[in-house]
Amino acid sequence: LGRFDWEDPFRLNDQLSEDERMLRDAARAYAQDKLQPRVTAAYRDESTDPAIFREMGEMGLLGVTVPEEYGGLGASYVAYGLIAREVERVDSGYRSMMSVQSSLVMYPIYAYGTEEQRQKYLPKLATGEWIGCFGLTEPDAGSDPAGMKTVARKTANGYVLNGAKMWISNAPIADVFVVWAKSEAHGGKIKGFVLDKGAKGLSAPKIGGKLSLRASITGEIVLRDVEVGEDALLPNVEGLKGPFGCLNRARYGISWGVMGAAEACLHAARQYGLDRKQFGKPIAQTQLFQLKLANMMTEIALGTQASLQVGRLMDQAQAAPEMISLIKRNNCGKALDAARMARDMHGGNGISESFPVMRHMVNLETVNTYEGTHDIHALILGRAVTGLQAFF
Ligand code: TGC
Ligand code: FAD
Repeated sequence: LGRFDWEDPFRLNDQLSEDERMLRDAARAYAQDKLQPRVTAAYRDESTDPAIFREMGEMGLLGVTVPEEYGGLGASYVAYGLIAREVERVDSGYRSMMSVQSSLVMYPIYAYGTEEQRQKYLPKLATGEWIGCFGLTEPDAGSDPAGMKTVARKTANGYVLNGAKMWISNAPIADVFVVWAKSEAHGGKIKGFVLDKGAKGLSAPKIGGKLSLRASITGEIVLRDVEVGEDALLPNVEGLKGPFGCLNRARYGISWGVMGAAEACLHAARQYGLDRKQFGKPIAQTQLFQLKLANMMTEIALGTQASLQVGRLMDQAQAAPEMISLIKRNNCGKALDAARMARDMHGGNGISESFPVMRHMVNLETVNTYEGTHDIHALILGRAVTGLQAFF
């Protein structure tokens, strides 16, 4: 008979390669040693330390799937997922910073950019010297990005961009802006543009007062007659499949990341239940408490196993977007349930910043919403099951 380990019920560890384990362990060491000690204050003060990008860059955690010649590690999508899990074990905001840089900025420049664009941007994004952001969502176009109003008009030497993006991670501290706009010169089709900080007419004010994801800065992108050269255009993709190609990767990473947050909640609730006594015994010795721990452990075991399978398929270029919708949606929902449960299991202490559970819970509300809401992914899956689209 095999042994059972509540921290790794299906022996995920044994299913990884030596390289994947090494990268995971390095990410865990960095996250626990360098991120964990600063997260409580960062969250309380709603402050994002840009030095974190350089630290992550030094650790090789930015653009891990990008080839080495451009500063990446050329590692697998499974390795990328494992890193996301370790970073989000500390805070969803830190994972957000990393995944935007990797999947939403480096990936499109690598996949859709020219050789010049790759050479100019990727090495500096990989070291964290430059910070990137990804502008798709607009004030009036969130779940339905096809309704975007941002436009690019052709000029003699390039384009003029006008519009506004909303809820953009990293924007106020970004050096590089990947922005999606309807291009008149391409029949109104959506095209990607890479803009540099400091361009005339480009600003990125911070969105304050966030009650979630407070360690990760979020802003708008305002484009007022921003003139760019032809070299700002990402030439090799057109239409919504451009941004969605990036989102596939980021959503996949999120499916792993949220499992890290859920694990942090499980570990905290278990320890709290062993330490805390009521009615003359540890609360972990009550049936209701154990039921909650069993449910959390079960969902984490199933969720990580599913992400591993989709990651293996991504590494073989065999993953379908619907698979990614399934794990993004389910893992976010289950992680949110686990965090709410763990918050409850901490009693009054559960609302204190001295314990991580409420911070994870509130963060996961954002993660459940961004990169396609829980319900939008249900509709993507419903369309796959029925062949009927129910968006409009
Ligand atoms: P639809 O007709 O389904 O598709 C239009 C075109 O796009 C292609 N496509 C995909 N391609 C690759 N991967 C995917 N996952 C794709 N999904 C669609 C599709 O093949 C088609 O191509 P073509 O060549 O035939 O034109 O489009 P629709 O307008 O009906 O889409 C509806 C819906 C709901 C599926 C979609 O709009 C959606 O997913 N909405 C959610 C929006 C979203 O996820 N926004 C995320 C913003 S970025 C963000 O949140 C970053 S947070 C980062 C952080 O801090 O971590
Ligand atoms: P809406 O689309 O208005 O949705 C509101 C509600 O209506 C939701 O419950 C939704 O599920 C539901 N709904 C919508 N359409 C339907 C339908 N057809 N049927 C049934 N229900 C429907 N975006 C970026 O581009 N880049 C970023 O870096 C980025 N970072 C973010 C960081 C944070 C902290 C947050 C909160 C958001 C971020 N986003 C980013 C935006 C995010 O992707 C959007 O908020 C998300 O896609 C939802 O869009 P919305 O907010 O406009 O909500």
